[in-house]
Amino acid sequence: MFRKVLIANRGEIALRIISACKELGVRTVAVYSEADRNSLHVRFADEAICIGPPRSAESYLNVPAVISAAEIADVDAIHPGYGLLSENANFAEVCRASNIKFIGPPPEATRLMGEKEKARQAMKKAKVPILPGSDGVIGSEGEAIEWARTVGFPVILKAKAGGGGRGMRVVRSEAELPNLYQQASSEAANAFGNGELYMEKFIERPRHIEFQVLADEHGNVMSLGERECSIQRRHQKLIEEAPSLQVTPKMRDEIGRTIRKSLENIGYQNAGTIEFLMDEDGKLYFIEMNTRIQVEHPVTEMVTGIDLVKAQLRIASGERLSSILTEPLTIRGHAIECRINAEHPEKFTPSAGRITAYNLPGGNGVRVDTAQYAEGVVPPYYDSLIAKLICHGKDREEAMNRMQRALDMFVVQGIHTTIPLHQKIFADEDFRAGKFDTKFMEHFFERQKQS
Ligand code: MV4
Repeated sequence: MFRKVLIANRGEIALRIISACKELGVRTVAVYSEADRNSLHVRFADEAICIGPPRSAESYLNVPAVISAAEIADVDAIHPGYGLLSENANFAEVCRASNIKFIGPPPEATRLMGEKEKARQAMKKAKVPILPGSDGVIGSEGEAIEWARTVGFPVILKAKAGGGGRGMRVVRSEAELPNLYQQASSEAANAFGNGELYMEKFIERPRHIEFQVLADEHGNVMSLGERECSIQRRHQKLIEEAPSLQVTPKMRDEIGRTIRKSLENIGYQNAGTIEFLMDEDGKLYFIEMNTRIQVEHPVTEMVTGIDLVKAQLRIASGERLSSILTEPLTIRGHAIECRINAEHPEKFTPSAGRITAYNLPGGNGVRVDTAQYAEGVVPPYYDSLIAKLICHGKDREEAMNRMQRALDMFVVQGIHTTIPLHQKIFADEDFRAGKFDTKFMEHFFERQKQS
């Protein structure tokens, strides 16, 4: 195991990683921006180094500053958390060149999965189901029309370098294709510096279901089951749960087996998430892979009993999956996570400022991952996530009831949060019945306006 690890992140995930290191007897080094001087990740790490001004580009995303801190503190490894530098293959390469272990997949795997169309073809080769679409990127408008005729309308144009919904256009007829092709391409060029597009059959009302995987550095891969993440707004997830009501044990086994083979072929290492869309017939199709630990990893931890961040550290220090996962995988009960953001609940605008009162719920089956505290300040420079409230129960009903009482006991004063929104969602009949897809929040807000 490592002697000392630098955590190249902030907020709740930095604390989550510090916790895992402490449990493994690993020393920790925090890095922080001038805006995060009084943060808990600074307080609970063994050492802390200021790496620059508040803006992320000048601190948490500043590769020379992070690497310098790692060298000064003499760490063996860096954990990037999620966001920030976590899916930056160049950063992983700089770590490698500096003899510092990057706790994550090799840069080659990150690069492959970052090129969405290459990832799609790699999965297709390994017999993971993908949607009908173009073979590779589309060379021209004319080629786009040819593919659309083959696939059949509606289709969706997506950016090869994309993610997060940017550079995407739904095309419903041949007449509107040229315009939408140009729009998607220039949006992608602006956002990602690459305007190349590919095409897929468009699913009108998909569910978003993702599979958690762990892979060691000896060629072994394991699937840890799925998470249901359809409750989102503007590509920001609000609620995640495990397992999915829509996934049968047979589907879980089949998908698990194929993604395991495909990741073994690719030479994937460490934690990762494979995203699928589920169509109206309950069929799953690969869309993309995230090569990092994700925000919603706790729901998988709660139902499997596996500490995913400790597993990441043990894998990166060379341990085999067989020594980390010593018992056969079982899915126990049901877990749900609510993302608590510092936002106005209806307008979804950031709500930075000082927290004047903070009471965390607890008790049976309740977990809160947060780096906030009473009198703490939410700076305006970063992601607005301030806490994750995770409830586990023997079944979905118990987990939901537990969530409702925990939301009632979660007090945040001084700033606005998404707690009132979650209280309304957990009172919604359709949500409680598991009747939802990725369009749920749009319809939910429409219903709220009417009543
Ligand atoms: C799709 C789709 C429908 N059909 N692809 C949005 C973000 C990007 N990661 C993939 N996205 C979608 N891809 C096909 N072929 C609908 C979406 C989509 C979506 C996906 C997951 C969760 C929320 C979403 C919200 C809107 C659109």
